[in-house]
Amino acid sequence: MAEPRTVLAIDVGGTKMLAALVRGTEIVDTLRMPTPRAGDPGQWLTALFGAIEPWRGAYGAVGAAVTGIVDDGHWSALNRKTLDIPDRFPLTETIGQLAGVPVLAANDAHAAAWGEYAFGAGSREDMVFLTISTGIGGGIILNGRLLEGLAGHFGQSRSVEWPDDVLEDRVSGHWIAREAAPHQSGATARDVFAAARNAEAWAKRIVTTSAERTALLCRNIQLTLDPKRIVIGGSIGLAEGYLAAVERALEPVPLRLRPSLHAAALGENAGVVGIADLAERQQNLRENQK
Ligand code: BMX
Repeated sequence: MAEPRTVLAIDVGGTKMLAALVRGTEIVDTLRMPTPRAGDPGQWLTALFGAIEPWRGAYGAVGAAVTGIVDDGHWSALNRKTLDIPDRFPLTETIGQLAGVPVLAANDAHAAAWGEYAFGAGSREDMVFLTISTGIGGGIILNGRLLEGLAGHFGQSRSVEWPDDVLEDRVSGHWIAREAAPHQSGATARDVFAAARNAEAWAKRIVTTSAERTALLCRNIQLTLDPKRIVIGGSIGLAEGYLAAVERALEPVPLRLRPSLHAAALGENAGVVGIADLAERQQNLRENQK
């Protein structure tokens, strides 16, 4: 079998950007920076490529996993509170100009779902991946195929209870920080988890409420797709105590209906590992067609 090529994988989330040089599943080098809140995506990507300039020449393809929807190489937000991306930003074209090699782009949670399916907690079984992070993203893999387009965007689902909000605005990192404001000014989601570990009642209540809503989402996913596993990742999903709180909320559910939950095994690297593999596969396909 041919040696895997080195792929530059980038993961642009609502809070941080991660760049990695990936060979197969091996992460050779990484660089992390906060996702800027000012400027436009062209400026964010230029800043990222400036920081990884020393890697130039070390990679033969780029995989870009981004928060938001990628449609025909164009990038748009579904929820501008997660990241304010202008409509149909030319993502693959911009990265192609910065990198000078072929580019594949996909939604961040779709890429992470593929990473976990192929190399992590998915064990190559039918699975749903959920990232509970700045927003809530997801990916669905059935019969070895990653569903594309809007599939898995569970954070955008709505309920009659909050007709003006999407689910992620009542569960994810943004919501947790907003709920904490009256109790601890300027608290981040990370501070809320620290306070919950210190047995602060207000913080425990926020974490439990978020976990209960995630548990309800998992129940509904189970009844819709009946996956073998639901793999949970993201900075909130993997925060200490969160998955256990989701499991506790599922205890009353009859066993036959209860989802099988697993922590993402690749942690914050799921997106870069997944998109690197997808980019590598696409390059191999192109070369075989020549
Ligand atoms: C939002 C949406 C999804 C994304 C998810 C997790 C935007 C900008 N993003 O639901 O596409 O997968 O957040 O993103 O509309 P993260 O930034 O929290 O990792």
